[in-house]
Amino acid sequence: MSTAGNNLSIVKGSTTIKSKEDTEVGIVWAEWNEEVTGKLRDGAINTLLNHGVKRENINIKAVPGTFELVAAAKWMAEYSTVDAVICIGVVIQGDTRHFDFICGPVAQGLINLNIEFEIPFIFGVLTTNDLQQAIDRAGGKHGNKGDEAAITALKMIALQEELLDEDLGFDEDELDED
Ligand code: RBF
Repeated sequence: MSTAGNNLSIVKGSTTIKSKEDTEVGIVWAEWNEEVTGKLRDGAINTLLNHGVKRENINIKAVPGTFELVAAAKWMAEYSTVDAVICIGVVIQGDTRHFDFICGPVAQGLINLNIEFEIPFIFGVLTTNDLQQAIDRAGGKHGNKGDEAAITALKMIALQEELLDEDLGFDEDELDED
């Protein structure tokens, strides 16, 4: 979770983010806590647009809750041509144990997708103690995690393209010989 002095909307590290003209990005967002997730979603969309992604190349789909993000992200990767999938949700620590049941498994589910597919899946899920902390990170005093998720998606797409362009000439047959 971000702390004071760590604004989620400020790009960290290398600030030059190159996105190709035809970059396609998927956004799956959870409608649970929509007053917050809607702001995360819009932050992600605006950040992508500000970095040159065309509106028609942003595929946005809603799911009921954070739990459903993994399945929707997987389907988007399988059935469309997106270069990355941004997954947006908010899970608030409450009186039930739902927080424990959702956060870790969804993070693990997205890690599994990152391993299974050749595109990045971005964890744009706020996990907070209360609603105010979520509001503060959805366009409030700590910035917008949707912005951060969009920047992360573009950086990962650029990294993958860079590595592919370098074409290190890795030959799997050589490994077999050892
Ligand atoms: N979904 C969220 O995205 N964030 C939540 O904080 C959240 N809390 C939930 C609490 C309870 C008690 C239940 C039953 C569901 C909650 N969900 C939440 C919805 C969940 O992600 C999923 O959509 C439903 O459990 C249906 O699979």
